[in-house]
Amino acid sequence: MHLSLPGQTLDLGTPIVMGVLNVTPDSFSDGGRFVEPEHAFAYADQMFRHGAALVDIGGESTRPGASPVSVEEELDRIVPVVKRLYQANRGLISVDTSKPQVMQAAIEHGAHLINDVNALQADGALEICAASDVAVCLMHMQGQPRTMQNEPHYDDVVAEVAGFLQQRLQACLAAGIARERIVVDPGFGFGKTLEHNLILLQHLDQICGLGVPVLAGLSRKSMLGLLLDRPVDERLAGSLALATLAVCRGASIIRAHDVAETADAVRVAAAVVYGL
Ligand code: 7PJ
Repeated sequence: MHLSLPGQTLDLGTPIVMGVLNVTPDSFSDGGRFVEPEHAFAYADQMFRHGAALVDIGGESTRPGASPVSVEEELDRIVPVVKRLYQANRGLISVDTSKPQVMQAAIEHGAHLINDVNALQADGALEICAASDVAVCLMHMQGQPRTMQNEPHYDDVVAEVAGFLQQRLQACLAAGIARERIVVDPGFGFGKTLEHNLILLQHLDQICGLGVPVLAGLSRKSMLGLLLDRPVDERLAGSLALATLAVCRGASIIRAHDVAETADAVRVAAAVVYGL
């Protein structure tokens, strides 16, 4: 499997790691650490050296209960970091945003992938991505971040998530985004109970059946808090177990905070699944 990005093709024959870079003052696991662009850059650079193929820059916290930020605020947080990373050319740049104006700015400043937890449903988002050659990640979410964990409900979580992703995939194709540019993601923890998350991971092969690369974001998530009764900074071992299982079930991109450790786990799991 391959992913087409501006100026290059990314080989996903073995899975890769996407490192998380939160440039928010309130992110649940590392809020406030990387608001300063030079700090953010240094951290991103370290993630590339530790084995990340992509760094995902987020300027709006999507943790349950987080409050929204303005377009201006999000641009102020993200653009300096994208510019700096593009200049340095150390690795691929992903921008985690749902706002069309932020997508536009990210694309102009050299982003390779737009990672949208809202699956490009905002007015204008599809058109902006279609007019460029960035890759896109379409994620499933039930509800909105502020309230999504209140009472998530599904009759058949795998069928509903797969159906939604299939429909967004079709919308992208219809808008002129080539299949080779599209990644899908079941959205672990986004309007899902622990049981929903476990069922989705058990049946991740059905999401892979959509025929495009699958991204899995499980790192440090609250499902680990519930399973292990551990705070967010004590979930590394659990995160590695989930990353390993996601690779076993066919995920191509593993989104993670602890890049060095996750890169090792992914390489070991991939050797078993895909051979040397
Ligand atoms: C995800 C994400 C995820 C994708 C976040 C966190 C919350 N983007 N952005 N998939 N999670 N595509 O890092 O725990 O799972 S923010």
